[in-house]
Amino acid sequence: DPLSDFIRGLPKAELHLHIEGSLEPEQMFEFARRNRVALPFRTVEEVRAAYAFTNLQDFLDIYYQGAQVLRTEEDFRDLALAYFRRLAADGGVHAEIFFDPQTHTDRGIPFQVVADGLLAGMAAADELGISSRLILCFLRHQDEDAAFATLRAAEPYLDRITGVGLDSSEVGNPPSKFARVFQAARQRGLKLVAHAGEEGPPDYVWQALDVLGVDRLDHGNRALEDDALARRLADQGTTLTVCPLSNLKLCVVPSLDAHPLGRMLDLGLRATVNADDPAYFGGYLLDNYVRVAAALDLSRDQLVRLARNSITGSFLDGEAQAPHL
Ligand code: ES4
Ligand code: ZN
Repeated sequence: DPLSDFIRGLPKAELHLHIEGSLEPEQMFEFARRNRVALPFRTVEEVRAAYAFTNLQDFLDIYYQGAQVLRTEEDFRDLALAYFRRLAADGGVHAEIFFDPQTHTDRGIPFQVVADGLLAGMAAADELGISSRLILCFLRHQDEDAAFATLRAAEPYLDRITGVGLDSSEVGNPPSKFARVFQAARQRGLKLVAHAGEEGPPDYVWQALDVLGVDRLDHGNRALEDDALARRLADQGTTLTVCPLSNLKLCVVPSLDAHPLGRMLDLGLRATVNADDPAYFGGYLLDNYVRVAAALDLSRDQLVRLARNSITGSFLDGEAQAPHL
């Protein structure tokens, strides 16, 4: 198909991808079997049938349950490598992947097992010509102390971790709750990102900018409800990591033709397209581009702009970006 061939041919970076959200049902069964973890499902079809969500929390409950099959360094390496192979097939050249250490350390999996496994997958991806970076996310439904403990656990790895992010249940857990831990992360030279404006109000996007001082904003959909906020994002050139199929599956938008991505581009916002949790939301990077492009009738120029935004919005330095621009 010409649209999908055109998009596949554009060098693209994925900037919003939870590696635990790339766990396919088949892989969930494989890891469950080899680790002797019991699952509440008997077949892949049963798992997929459970992926009918009406909001973010519905999804998170099942996503944290799925992550329980991940136990060994090899699991994390295999998970990451399967994702990078898929990215390469989609014409991806670079990925900045989120991981949720608290989901694992809370059930007794050491931070080092998770980090060493993911870093091994990233080293293997390098051999495929895919560059990557790691972003540690704090779970915002947990408290500030838990986030600080996670930053301390990460201390020996901070030379291999590019930044910190903020994910999980947004409403009721504003960015301001993590002001001090983000300040500490900044002092350690880390880049800062945060999920904001997915389900949460425009005020949470203001806080991500003014209280946390993020370098990039994850989602940002609801920023469009506030004209001054949209102007601020456009004026300061903040990159937004937008996730069309995620928004559809979590009922953030009623349909893809109602997705705000086209309006974001018209407003001069630096939007990018990303998969978020592809195994749960029904599509990897290329599917997200193709489906939203078809629904919004995006032009070739707009698609080129989205792909370029993903490279320029990445945390690669100028020299590493150049071959993709
Ligand atoms: C997430 Cl879509 C989304 N939103 C917030 N937190 C998350 N963790 C994994 N996927
Ligand atoms: Zn996300």
